[in-house]
Order: sequence, then structure tokens, then C-alpha cells
Amino acid sequence: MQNQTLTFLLAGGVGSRLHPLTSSRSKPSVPFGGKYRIIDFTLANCLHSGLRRILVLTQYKSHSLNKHLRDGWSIFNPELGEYITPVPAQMNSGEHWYQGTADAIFQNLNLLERSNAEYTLILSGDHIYRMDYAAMLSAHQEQGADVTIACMEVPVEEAKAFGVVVTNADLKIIAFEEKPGQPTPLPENPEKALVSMGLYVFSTKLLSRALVEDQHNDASSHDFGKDILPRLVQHHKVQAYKFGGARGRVTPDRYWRDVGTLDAYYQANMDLLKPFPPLNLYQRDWPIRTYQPQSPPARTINGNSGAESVFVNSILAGGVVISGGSVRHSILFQDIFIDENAIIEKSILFGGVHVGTGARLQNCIIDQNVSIPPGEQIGYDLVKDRNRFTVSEKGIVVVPKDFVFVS
Ligand code: ADQ
Ligand code: ADP
Repeated sequence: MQNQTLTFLLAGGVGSRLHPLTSSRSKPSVPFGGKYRIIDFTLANCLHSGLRRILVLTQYKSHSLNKHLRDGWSIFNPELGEYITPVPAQMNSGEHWYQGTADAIFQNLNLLERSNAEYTLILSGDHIYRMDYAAMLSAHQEQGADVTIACMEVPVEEAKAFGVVVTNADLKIIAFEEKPGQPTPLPENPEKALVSMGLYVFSTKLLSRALVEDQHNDASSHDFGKDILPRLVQHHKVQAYKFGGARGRVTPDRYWRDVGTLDAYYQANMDLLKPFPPLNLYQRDWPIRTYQPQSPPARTINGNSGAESVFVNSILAGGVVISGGSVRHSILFQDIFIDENAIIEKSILFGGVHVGTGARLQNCIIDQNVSIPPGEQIGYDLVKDRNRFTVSEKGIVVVPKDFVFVS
């Protein structure tokens, strides 16, 4: 079935809730987990699910994403009809950018029709999880579904942020409501609701028809969750597919995170530091690919005055040098330098950051190439930090890329 499937990866959203991490790059290319970009997790799923025809729809600040795809993911053989190709918004259907997710696919219908794919898989570029899409495609075919939506159970309160589905006993969806004020709970458990994970298998013919019809509807915002799916569930066989992660697991994966807000993003990174992380990067049968810069090995050395480095429960990428500083419960990307007596706690530092002597950081995210002056403190006085940086609802301080401290 994988050969009969064309995959669209939606990577064009603005990502405003992740600002300032998205001020110069799109959400899918935001660094994650010490050496990856967010999009790597979804692309690794495609790779391990045997999908070989992937179009990545980009529009917003796509340079860094394009570069990452070229440098890290030029892995398929186009001569065999295999590809991961970024498709920029080309204004194919008039002088406007992609309006909603459905419009993004509509504007590329020519590519879909040319592919002769019987099935279309639609994915998002901003989720962290492991999943075998081949199993979902099989379920779609076995059930003779028109559309299959990947779903999972979440607490009712959290369901407000998602598309909420109501099914019959056979998991046929009878109602779909995008981000409802009062989510319908599961009949067997009033505390949980079944929500859409924003990934869909469509039978291609139905998808084309639905997208063309939707374009004629002036009231539509041309979005799958708001417009297309609530309509399709009324007259078509739309099935829920319960998320179970990757194949061959004794215990099915339960971990799926939409990392669209700073707090969700920070927490999903911190999840990697748990002794048994819910998403294990060390499973050899499901490697997460990425672009790897050439970096020397990480090392810890004593500082100039002899202070010993401390390194506790953290992730270190290549090229990091800790020179008499202390790093605890943190994630350090490539080529970072930590000076003597600096203290880093519960923080995420992107590539090229330099932390000066005696500086202290806690609960913060420092974007690329920032140099923290000696003695500086960030994350200790949120009143002061709010005046100069972005602070998330839960108090995570974000220092933007290339920020320069004035003394
Ligand atoms: P949201 O998370 O609100 O809800 P949305 O903002 O529509 O999703 O973005 C989905 C994906 O499409 C993202 O990867 C985004 O970058 C991309 N995207 C958004 N607008 C785009 C555009 N104009 N062009 C190209 N790409 C675009 C959706 C569903 C919910 C579901 C959640 C699960 O609508 O029903 O529950 O995802 O996270
Ligand atoms: P970010 O990590 O902030 O998402 P990148 O590290 O991917 O962005 O790129 C930062 C900038 O460096 C890009 O905007 C680009 O102009 C420049 N750059 C660095 N290396 C390359 C390259 N190999 N090709 C093109 N541009 C590059």
C-alpha cells in the first residue's frame, strides 16, 4: 500500500505560539532534543513505515527547513520514484498564500493527480511521536474507509485544544468538532475524550472531490479540522484509528505531543531526560535521522582556576566543552562552551551558545549563537526577565537567536 500512497507533510503554519523560536524559522525546523529538528520525528516515521513519496508543503520562513531537508534528508533515489521534496507555496490558484490546511493541499492537487496515488496521507510537521503509518494505511484499506483519522484519548479539559471525535462501537466517526468549548466525553469514561491527532489517510478520489467542493464554499476557511472533516463525517465512512505507536512493541507507544506552545515544547524536551523516557531515542530499530554537523567529541575539563566540571542527568551534543561549569537536567546542542563556575539548570541551549564565567541559567531556552556575559543571571528574577525576554505561562525564559547583551 505504501507504493500507492502519496504523503503530504504540512509544514507551513506560522507557529506564533512558539515565538521567538519561530521568528526566523518555521516550527518544523525548530531544534529539538539536543541534535534534531522537530520535523525529523515525523520524517523518521515515514522512513520506517516504508513511505517513499513525500511532499513537504512549506511557506513561512522556509529557508532553514529547506536547508535541513537538503542536508539531512536527501536520502531517496528519485530514479526509483522516491523523494522527500519541499514544495513552496506557488500561488497556483490565485494571488494568495495557503489559506488553511485544506487550501494547502488544494493548491497542489495537480501534484496529487499526477502521482496516481490511490491513497493520500496527510501529516503535520509539529508533533513528537513514533508511529507506524503502514498499520494505519492497512486499517484504512481493510475497513473500506473513505477517510481514516488517527486518534487518541486525552483528559476532557485538554481536548478543547483539538478536533474532538465521537464514534460508534465500530469506531466509525459520527461527529467531528474542531476545538469545542465543551468536548464530548467517551461514553465509557466521562473524564476522557477521543481527539484527532491531525493526521489523515484519504482515498485520493474523495479527497480531490472534497477539496474542489470546499473551494466553492465562500464561508469556508479551507481547513481540514474546521471545514472538511465535520462535513465528511455526515455522509462518508470516516474511521477513527487508535494510535498505538510503532510496530512490534510489547507495550504500544502512548507518547504523542503537539509541541505548538513554548511550555509543551519545553516539557517534551525535558521528557527526554527521564530515566525511562517515554520516547526512547536509543532504540536501534527506530533511529531518528537528522542532519549531523561535523563536530569534535564533547568534553568536560577543569576551569582555568582548577574548578571541576559537573555534569548531571543531561544531554550533550558533539563539540560541547564544559570548562569548570556545572550542567544539570539540561539539553545542550552542538558547539556550546560553558565557562568556569557557570551554572546551567533545567535549560535548553541551542548550538553555538557561549556561557560566561559565573553566569547562572535556570528554566530557560537560549537560542543559537547567544553569548551570555560573565555573571549574568537568567530565570531567577522573572519580573526582570519579562522586561527583556519572552517568558512562557509556566515561567520558561526564552532568549532569542543572536541576542546581544549590552553591558
Ligand atoms: P492545529 O494544531 O490547530 O489543529 P493547524 O494550525 O491547522 O493545526 O496546523 C496543522 C499543521 O498544518 C501544522 O503542521 C502547520 O504547520 C500546518 N499548517 C497550518 N496552516 C498551514 C498552511 N496554511 N499551509 C501549510 N501548512 C499549514 C490540527 C487539527 C486538529 C487536531 C490537531 C492535532 O485541525 O483537529 O486535533 O491538529 O494537533
Ligand atoms: P536555524 O538553525 O536558525 O533554523 P540554520 O542554522 O539552518 O537556521 O541557518 C542559519 C542561517 O545560516 C541560514 O539562514 C542561512 O542563511 C545560513 N546558512 C548556513 N549554512 C548554510 C548552508 N549550508 N546553506 C545555506 N545557508 C546556510
